[in-house]
Amino acid sequence: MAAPGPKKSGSTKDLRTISAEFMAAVGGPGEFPSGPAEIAIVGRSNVGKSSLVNALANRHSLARTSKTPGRTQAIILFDLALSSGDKIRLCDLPGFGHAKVAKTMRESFSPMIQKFLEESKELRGVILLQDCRRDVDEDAIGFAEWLREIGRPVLIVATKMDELPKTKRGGVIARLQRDFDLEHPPIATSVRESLGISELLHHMRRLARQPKD
Ligand SMILES: Nc1nc2c(ncn2[C@@H]2O[C@H](COP(=O)(O)OP(=O)(O)OP(=O)(O)O)[C@@H](O)[C@H]2O)c(=O)[nH]1
Ligand SMILES: [Mg+2]
Repeated sequence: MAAPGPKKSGSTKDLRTISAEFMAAVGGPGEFPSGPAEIAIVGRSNVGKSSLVNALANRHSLARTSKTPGRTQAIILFDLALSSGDKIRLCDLPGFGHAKVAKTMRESFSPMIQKFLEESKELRGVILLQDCRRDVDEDAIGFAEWLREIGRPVLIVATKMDELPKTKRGGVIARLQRDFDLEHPPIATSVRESLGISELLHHMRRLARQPKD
């Protein structure tokens, strides 16, 4: 009898990353090596993106070590293998919010990033990070709306939840849900408390399994 393969339907609680590999830093969709379904991750500088990438990858310093100086506009690709057997390519987009001239979040992205978000054939969704202690700005709301308009599912993820007392967390999540006009509450995460990581992986897996359009 063949040995049992990886479990195909792990519960939200159990889902984890069993291996993660830095694949490449690329300049645009044309340079992507072929690979599994893509999920992009994006957020303002200091929102906790690298920390969350590491938590999703189940590694201490994957995101930081692959930071390529001078390639700040690169898309960093990490291929994850989940305990469910699914494979997901996490596409770490350059942080936005640095460009002082950009009037909107979208304008602060290079044309290359816009092109990737609009045209990538393998992209199944975008994770947009929001620091739970900060007010949501119009740019973030506009960016999420634009993603929906171009047919990209968006997962809003609140970071650094451990910074809030437990009694305040529900209210903050409800506010973010209202601000982003979401059907479901955003995903509450903290790398310090390992909060929401499995839940986020579960949502990523769900999106990655969506058929290509
Ligand atoms: N309390 C708390 N701090 C966090 C959490 N995640 C990240 N941080 C802190 O937030 C700061 C920024 O974290 P990074 O993961 O480097 O954020 P980033 O968005 O990648 O930042 P840049 O790449 O520099 O734009 C660091 O001091 C982290 O320790 C969290 O879940 N809880
Ligand atoms: Mg970072």
